[in-house]
Amino acid sequence: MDVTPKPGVPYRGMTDTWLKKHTLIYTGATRHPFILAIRDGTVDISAFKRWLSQDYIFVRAFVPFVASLVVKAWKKSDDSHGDVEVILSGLAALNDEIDWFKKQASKWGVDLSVVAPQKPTQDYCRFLENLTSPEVDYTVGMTAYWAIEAVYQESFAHCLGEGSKTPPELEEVCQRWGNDGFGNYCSALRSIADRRLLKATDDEVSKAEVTFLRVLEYEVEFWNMSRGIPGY
Ligand code: HMH
Repeated sequence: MDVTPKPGVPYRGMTDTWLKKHTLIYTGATRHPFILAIRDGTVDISAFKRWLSQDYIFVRAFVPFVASLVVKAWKKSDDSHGDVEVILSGLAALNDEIDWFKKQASKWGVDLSVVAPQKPTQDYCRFLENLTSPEVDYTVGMTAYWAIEAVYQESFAHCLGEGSKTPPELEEVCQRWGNDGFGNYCSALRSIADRRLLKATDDEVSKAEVTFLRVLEYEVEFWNMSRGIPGY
């Protein structure tokens, strides 16, 4: 694909190119039937509880991954852009998020201490753990971080958008990721990824693209599991 900047045409970055190229799978992850069911008010409460308890496991595994990005950002001698602060604020938000999950679990009568990870959760957590390795390039890691957050932001924002019939008791959940502040945070992550991708080697760019696609696949599997597709 020709991504050579053209005079007069603003360069929107590699992530823009990928979102256009992989629209179908991106839409599959952000407009999944599980999300559409929340939005139209037909979501099965047992599916919602399954999502809640599995996502708690995911978020716990997300912490070391984000922490590894703090380390990688810090090691880059060119950190004049404040990447460390951006990522660190994400890590701080995860601290609140873990408390938030505990509160939600008690509200919904879910006992988090007995929840076992299902296969898609295990697979996704292992993927995160692999990305935590020092061998994985900062650019690739940041691409994954942006994609992971962006899927939740777009999905839950859709549940709050015009014409949505999201049940009032789920609004707070959708607000957690669907709010504009989180949207801005995702834009900040995206800018970091785009800035890095601009300077990356072809090999790093293709690794980052594959990682982006894998995130989308894991997200779809996670929604499938939450929805309770037979076999999970
Ligand atoms: C599965 N993807 C999954 N869980 C989350 N909490 C996020 C993304 C966003 O943090």
